[in-house]
Amino acid sequence: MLRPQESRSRELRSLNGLWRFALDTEAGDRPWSARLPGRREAPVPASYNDLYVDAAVRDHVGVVWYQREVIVPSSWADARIALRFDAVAHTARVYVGDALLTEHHGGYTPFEVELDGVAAPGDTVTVTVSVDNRLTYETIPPGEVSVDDEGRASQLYRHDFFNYAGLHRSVHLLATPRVHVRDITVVTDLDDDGSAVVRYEVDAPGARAVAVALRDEDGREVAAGSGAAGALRVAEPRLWQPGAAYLYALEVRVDGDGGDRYALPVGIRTVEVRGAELLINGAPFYFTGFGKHEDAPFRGKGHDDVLLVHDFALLDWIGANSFRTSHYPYAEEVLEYADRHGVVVIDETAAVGLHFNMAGGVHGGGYKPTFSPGTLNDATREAHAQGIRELIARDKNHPSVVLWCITNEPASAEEGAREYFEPLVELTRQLDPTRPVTFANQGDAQPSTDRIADLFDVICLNRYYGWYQQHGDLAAAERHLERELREWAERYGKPLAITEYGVDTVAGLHHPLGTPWSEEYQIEFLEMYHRVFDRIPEVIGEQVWNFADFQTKPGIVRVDGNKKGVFTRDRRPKSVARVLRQRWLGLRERAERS
Ligand code: BDP
Repeated sequence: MLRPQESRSRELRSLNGLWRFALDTEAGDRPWSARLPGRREAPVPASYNDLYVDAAVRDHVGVVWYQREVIVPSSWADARIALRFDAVAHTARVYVGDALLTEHHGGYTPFEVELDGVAAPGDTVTVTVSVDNRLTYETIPPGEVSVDDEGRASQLYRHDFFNYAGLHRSVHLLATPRVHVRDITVVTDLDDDGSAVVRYEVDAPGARAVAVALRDEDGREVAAGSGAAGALRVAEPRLWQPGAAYLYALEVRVDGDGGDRYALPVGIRTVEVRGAELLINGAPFYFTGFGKHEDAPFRGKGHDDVLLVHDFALLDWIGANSFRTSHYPYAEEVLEYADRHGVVVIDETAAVGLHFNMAGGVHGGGYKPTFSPGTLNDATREAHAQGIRELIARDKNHPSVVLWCITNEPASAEEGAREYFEPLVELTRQLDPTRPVTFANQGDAQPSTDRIADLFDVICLNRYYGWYQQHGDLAAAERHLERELREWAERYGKPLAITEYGVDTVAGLHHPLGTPWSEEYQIEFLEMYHRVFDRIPEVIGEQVWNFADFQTKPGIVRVDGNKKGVFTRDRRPKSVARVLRQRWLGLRERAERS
């Protein structure tokens, strides 16, 4: 699915800003048919939870309503006019006037709805959106809603981050020609003679003719072709490299109905797993960086360009070359920025919390089978499959994305795991045969008990020896970690990436003996992990949990959120940041020299 853009044939109007807002309990029947009651307004993009000083909003379970007027420009005659929502968490229903136009499930991927028949150029229409934050066994991520004797709903979910909700990303009104470029797929390859092939496919129903031109960053045409699919040869390509991005533009022109133009950024690069290595452009790549979150004070998960630019500045400062979009697809702005700045991305679906019995079920309730008709079942898997389809449809053309991560910490040692995941791995490979596939394994599933690791190309491991186990005893933790990593390496012979390792650390808390929660412990913990990684050749990367402190759900035992950040929630570095910086800048320098 293409990201909307302006071109000589396309127009775009932002619908960001303040919308009217009401909880379902306040909105009455058929809220779309009248002005929402009350005076509350909610900014878009943002989560609604932390805006007001009101626990009823913050902890609301169920539907809320957003509403505003939209003017359709009279100059848009004959165009195809649509509304585009970049992300609504988690289920959206969009009404224009009295008409329910669409429903979308999944809080982190975009959707469009055409306004044919409900709004014409020159009209002013009321757009009302219902936003449902409930997580069930039919949603990804999954959860359970229960209602108590007084009729109060409560939401259980098995991931620790707060279930923020709302219109989290931009909303646009857009116009394209009726015959337009609906989708483009680009795959790049390198030949032995040093030239590159850019294969493209354009989906433009009804087009009389399709022409493409590939331009370099100076706007010079380096290759051209015609037809809805083809291969362009670039004799002396500038490659997209980690840390040294280079982007061509594939300009697509279609004829018919006035014609349409779309320009897609293209990075020429290859990704491949060979033996226990992941190769980018044929060279082994070692990941340094973080698992992140889209999370900030007041905004919750609302996208914010200020935070985007600042976070990437911090990634660069600390010497990180990559991050994982834990635990859901991030805003498209983030991926485009990564493309332009040469940052490597492990792109993850929203399938988190698919483990009912972790650490004896601390995330909710006693023992329950994770995979069963009454828990995660065929309906869950279909929602998961749809999440994978929408992720790949959205992100397939980003050179920064080198690995699809289809789930975080599922119960991969439990009965039913293989039956649940095997079709999803197949689906991912079928949708994108060019990128390796992974999942982030949780420590309950060890090399000998995990039921799915062999299905994947890279084994990502989230490990907490020295925190959740051997708490405070780094010597014992070191032995456990090394023993386990060696076992994975021997048994599978695949690349191992450590996609989580970290400890809760209170910024400013110091202790001469480096006890847990102190800044000293965070340093000693990471240094220990790094010693182990450096001894095991199959380890192809380290991503610390987490980039920054983040907000967690009510009821979990955390002091004002998860404090495993290397930066605080307002992006101040803890002492460990300088330790990481020294290591990663050193690794970066070594990589540049080789
Ligand atoms: C892992 C999860 C991550 C948590 C982290 C933690 O993947 O989302 O935040 O542990 O407990 O289980 O800090």
